[in-house]
Amino acid sequence: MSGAVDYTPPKVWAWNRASGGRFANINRPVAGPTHDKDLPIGRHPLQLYSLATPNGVKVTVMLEELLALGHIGAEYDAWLIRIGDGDQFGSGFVAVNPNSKIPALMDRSGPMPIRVFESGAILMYLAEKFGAFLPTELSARAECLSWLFWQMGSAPYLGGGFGHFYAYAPTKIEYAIDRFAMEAKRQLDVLDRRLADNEYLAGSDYTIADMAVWPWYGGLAKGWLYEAAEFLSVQDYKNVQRWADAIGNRPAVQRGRMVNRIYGEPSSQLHERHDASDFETKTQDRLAAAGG
Ligand SMILES: N[C@@H](CCC(=O)N[C@@H](CS)C(=O)NCC(=O)O)C(=O)O
Repeated sequence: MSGAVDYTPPKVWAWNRASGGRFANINRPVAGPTHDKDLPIGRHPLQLYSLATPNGVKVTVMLEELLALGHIGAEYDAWLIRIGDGDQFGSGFVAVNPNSKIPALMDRSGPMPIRVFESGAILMYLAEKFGAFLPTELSARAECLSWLFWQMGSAPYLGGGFGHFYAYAPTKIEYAIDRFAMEAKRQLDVLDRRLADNEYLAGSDYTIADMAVWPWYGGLAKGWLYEAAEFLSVQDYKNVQRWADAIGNRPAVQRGRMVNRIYGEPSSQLHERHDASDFETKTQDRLAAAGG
C-alpha cells in the first residue's frame, strides 16, 4: 500500500486487492453477482433484504411506522443480508438491486413482483403506496422531497467521506479528515438552522424526510456513528439534538432500529423479523435464554 504523502498515481489505475481498510474484502471495481444464491421469500406482501446500517434503518422505521398507523398491507419479512460476508453479491440479491447494496425491497402484493432499490426510492414508494408520511399539498411535498434528496446527496460525504477517513481508513490522512469534518459540520449546521424554526424537516409534520435523515445525522448527534461525537462537538447543534431525541423516542423508531441489527446489546438485536411478535420473542437475548 502506498503512503498518502509519497503516492504518485500510475497512468492507468489497477486493482490492488490488498489495499487495506475496513471494507477491503468486499470492495471491487466491478458490478454483478459473484455467486448463485436465491433469496428467501416469506409469507408477507413485502420482502425486505437488509441490514441495520443507517440506510437500512430508514426502511424498517418506515415499515414499523406504517404498521403503527394501522396499514396491515405493510406487514413484512426482513431478511438479513450480511454485507461483510458478501451476501449482496448473490445472484438473487443482484436481481433485486443491481447496485449490490442494502436495503432492497420486493413488493409481492400484486400480480407481478415489484423491485425497489435505493433507500430514498423505497421510502417514496412506500409513502405513495400507503398514502402516508409524504404530504400531498404541493409546497409541503416539495419541502419534504427536497430534504429527502438532500439526505441522499449529503450522507455519502458523511459516511464515505468523514466516517471512512476518520474511523476506517488504514492511515489517518489529515487533509482528508479536515476536508470531510468541515463538510460534516456544515451539514449539521444546515439541519440545525432548519430545525430552529421547524419541528420536523418538512415543517410541522413528521415525514419520510425525517426517517431518511435521522439514522445518519440523528445517529451522529447521539454519538452512535464513528465515535466522533466529541471530535465534531455534536452537542453544539441544539436543534438537531432536540429533533433527534423526539424521533428516537417514537416506539416505531425504536422497533425499526432493532430489525436486522447484528451488533450492540443482544436485547436490541432482532436479526430477522417475520412477525410483530418477534420483538418480544426473537431478540438475541431471548433466543440465547431459550436455547440455554
Ligand atoms: N444510496 C444507497 C446506499 C446504500 C448503501 O451504501 N448500502 C451499504 C450499507 S449502508 C451497503 O450495502 N454496502 C455494501 C457494499 O458496498 O458492498 C441507498 O441509500 O440505498
